[in-house]
Amino acid sequence: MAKDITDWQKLAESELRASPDNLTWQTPEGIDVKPLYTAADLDGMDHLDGLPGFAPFVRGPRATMYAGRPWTIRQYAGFSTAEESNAFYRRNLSAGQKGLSVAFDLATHRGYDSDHPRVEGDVGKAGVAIDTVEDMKILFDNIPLGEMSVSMTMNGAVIPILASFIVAGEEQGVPKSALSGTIQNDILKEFMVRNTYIYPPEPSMRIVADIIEYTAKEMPKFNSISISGYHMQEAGATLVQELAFTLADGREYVRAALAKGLSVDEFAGRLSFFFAIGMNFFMEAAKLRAARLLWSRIMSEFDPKKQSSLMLRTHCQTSGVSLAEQDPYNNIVRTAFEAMSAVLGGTQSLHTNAFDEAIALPTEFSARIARNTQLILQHETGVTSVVDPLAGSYYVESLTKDLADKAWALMEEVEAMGGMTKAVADGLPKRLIEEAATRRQAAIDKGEAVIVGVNRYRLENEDPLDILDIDNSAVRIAQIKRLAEVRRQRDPKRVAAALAVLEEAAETGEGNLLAVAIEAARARATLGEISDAMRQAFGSHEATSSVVADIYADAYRGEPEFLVLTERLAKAAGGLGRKPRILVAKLGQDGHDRGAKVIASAFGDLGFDVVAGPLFQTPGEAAAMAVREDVDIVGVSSLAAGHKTLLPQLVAQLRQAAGRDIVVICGGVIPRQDYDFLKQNGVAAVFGPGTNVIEAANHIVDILEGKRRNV
Ligand code: MLC
Ligand code: 5AD
Repeated sequence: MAKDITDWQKLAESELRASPDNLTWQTPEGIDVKPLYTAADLDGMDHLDGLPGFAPFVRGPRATMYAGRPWTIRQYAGFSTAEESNAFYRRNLSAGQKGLSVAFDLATHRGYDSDHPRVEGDVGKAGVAIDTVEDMKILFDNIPLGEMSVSMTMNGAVIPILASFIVAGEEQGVPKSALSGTIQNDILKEFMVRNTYIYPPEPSMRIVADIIEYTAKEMPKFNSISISGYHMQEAGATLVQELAFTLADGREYVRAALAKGLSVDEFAGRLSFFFAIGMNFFMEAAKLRAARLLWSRIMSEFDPKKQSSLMLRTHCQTSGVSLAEQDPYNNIVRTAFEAMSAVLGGTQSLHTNAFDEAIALPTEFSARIARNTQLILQHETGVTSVVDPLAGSYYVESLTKDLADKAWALMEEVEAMGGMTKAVADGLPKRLIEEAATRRQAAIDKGEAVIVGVNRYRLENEDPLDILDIDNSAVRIAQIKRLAEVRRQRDPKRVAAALAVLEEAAETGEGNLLAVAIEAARARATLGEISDAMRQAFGSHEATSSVVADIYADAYRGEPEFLVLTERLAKAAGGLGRKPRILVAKLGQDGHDRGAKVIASAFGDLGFDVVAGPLFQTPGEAAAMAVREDVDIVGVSSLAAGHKTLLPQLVAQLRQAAGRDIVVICGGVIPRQDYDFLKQNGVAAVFGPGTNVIEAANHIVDILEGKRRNV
């Protein structure tokens, strides 16, 4: 029998013929994961004695957790028209889903009606199109809003959406006080990573606080905010960054609500959270435990009287970015592990991603498998019987503490900068996240981070999947027709008066914006009109885009394929008389810019001259920029399914504007079924998810060389 750890060390050394210290894995969080944890690792930890249901809630916010009531199976969904999404929701609810979660299209997110010229490629694509209360009523037709809890992921256009939801409830006969659910209403992370902001930070924070105030007073069953780390992890954040920035955002919102004159116990119990669950199984479970520990510590600063004010309750979603286009059934397995990890961490509500995530929105079939993953977890695995089953694990408790300590240290940095609004304005969180994303890409490209079916065990031939394809022009026509009908039937004087009151409230800072907007929604003012009334007073937010440098090169320097490529690029530069110049463009309302940022950063390191285009360009604006900047290549990153509308327009505009050949390539979430269409429409190459950056760059140099021979 082993006597102590030194006996183990000796035995391990003889097994390995090397020191077991060599087995320590340094995670992207900078945490050293040792090959063995023992009781000694628990020495001095002060979070071990707590019980579930009691602060600091490490072991869970409820005393009985899933033994008393399982987590809510809450699948995020929405596409096309309100009719189609409503039918989809009802089928899902009858098949075992427990709560609703609405995905809106990007036009709606950014405060545009479906007939706005800037959103031609976005209507109905990545979510459901909502223009007025009439759409909202159809969305929840035959779904009793007094019984069903509804989450709505909305941040930019949060005022018109929440107002329309309240009015839809009213007209269903459900008073607002009986509505239960959650509104995302988390603008800080939009400025950092998700990009569906409309107004500048300061008025945006007022909107958040007004909603917290209104729901605290009028809607006791409604969660006023879903403070989200999910999108940070999707954008590349490490788990420590996700934890720290999310909780720091939370602290900032509490301060904003207190500044409105609310007392902490009036609203704190209805703050909720949202985290991503990626593939690092034990660490993700530990992250949720650490999050509860830290939130309770943060909230104690505000001296609440109610225990519930110290409690972190959260929704989780399995990680989209961990899923692959290649060999896509592997994604079912990945999602199942992630879901198990979320549950072992004690989530209150969960979305499991569909296996076709990296290609398109879920089909009926992929949505069923995703839902059943949770139903199997709840009914077949026995995990619901015991509260916090990982407690006491030497490893998981150590991770809980390490994550908490590291996240706290990062939060202290944010505090030293004056809080999260200031840190966001300074760009620190965004920069750190982009650096982590670029490092991760280099690790994947080099094969250090293994992804089965992508950079290891890749299939020679892939069978195409059946995917959901939305006829965006049909949705747009249907929406425009309904909008026209609403405009025809409403009382224009009542609309104008309500909008004037809203604009006044925005202008003067007096009154509650949500309270005022409800009357506008009742009068059938559209989402675009309500957004514009506030835009008059607040202005719009224009982001400045910056790109991190030297991260990709530092990870790769000295590798043969890196050297070969940089030499090729140097030669191409010699031929052109300057570095090959590429515009990395984002078109339409698609704000998912992780891919664009990583490409811009890595390509810059490789020897391209990179022009990072702004978000939300129309094809015409991107073409004009390409000509103005005299680029050789336009690379479009598309993640919101607008490619079939927007890319042909870009190619046509470029031909007209440039009078010379500018190569157009694109990458992102693009189904293989669409490759031929794009190529026929002048796109020289399409790079799907999982493309190795070095290979993509080589491909582009091939094209450039071919082009030079042609000239
Ligand atoms: C729970 N309850 C219990 C219990 N467990 N009662 C007794 N015993 C137990 N063991 C009670 C709770 O107190 C509560 O009542 C009720 O049951 C519901 O439980 P809950 O835990 O509050 O669950 P839920 O209603 O599902 O709320 C979960 C939440 C909420 C608090 C995390 O904010 C939520 O649903 N969030 C979802 C957010 C979401 O879907 N986001 C999608 C983002 S997608 P009471 O009365 O106390 O309320 C996205 C992608 C993108 O963002 O970018 O587009
Ligand atoms: N339907 C279902 N899931 C969606 N997601 C985004 N939009 C939708 C939608 N309309 C999910 C994907 C994505 C994450 C941000 O949310 O999993 O990665």
